[in-house]
Amino acid sequence: QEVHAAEMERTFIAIKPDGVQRGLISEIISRFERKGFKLVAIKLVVPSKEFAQKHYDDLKERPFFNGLCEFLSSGPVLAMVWEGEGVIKYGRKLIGATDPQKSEPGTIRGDLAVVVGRNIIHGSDGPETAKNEINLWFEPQELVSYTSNAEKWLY
Ligand code: 3AN
Repeated sequence: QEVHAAEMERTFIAIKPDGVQRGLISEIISRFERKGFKLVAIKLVVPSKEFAQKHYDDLKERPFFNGLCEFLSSGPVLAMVWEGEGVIKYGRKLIGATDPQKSEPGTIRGDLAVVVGRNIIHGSDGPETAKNEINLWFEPQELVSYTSNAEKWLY
């Protein structure tokens, strides 16, 4: 049955500078695509350190906060919004545990990353953060609403 796009759950996913520079963009996007989630916004940006601090505001008391913000602003980040039923929670499942030493094989971090400070990808951890992060990284008009008619392109 059809679910109107405006009602569909959305999450913010970002490939961090290490993932971009290691050439993992297509690998990571393909995992979300093959699962069946829908890409509704994407852009490559180098965030300022101030912007990174806003993004990681909830971690500002942590000892690694400064290094984390330096790192996020050190190069291009691929910012995306993905849409689909359960995408926030399942996106986190695709990503794997924060510490790549603890993420299961088969997850993005489990397969592709080694240390927590360079864990290649970010994903919103709940509905509230998803909304805030999408608003922080994207203008409303950058989110594209469309109905997928895949069968139209198959012959
Ligand atoms: P997640 O990214 O899985 O939601 P958070 O929100 O706890 O995890 O942490 C955000 C980011 O902070 C992580 N992706 C990681 O890059 C960094 N981070 C978390 N814990 C540490 C740590 N102990 N040392 C260095 N960086 C950390």
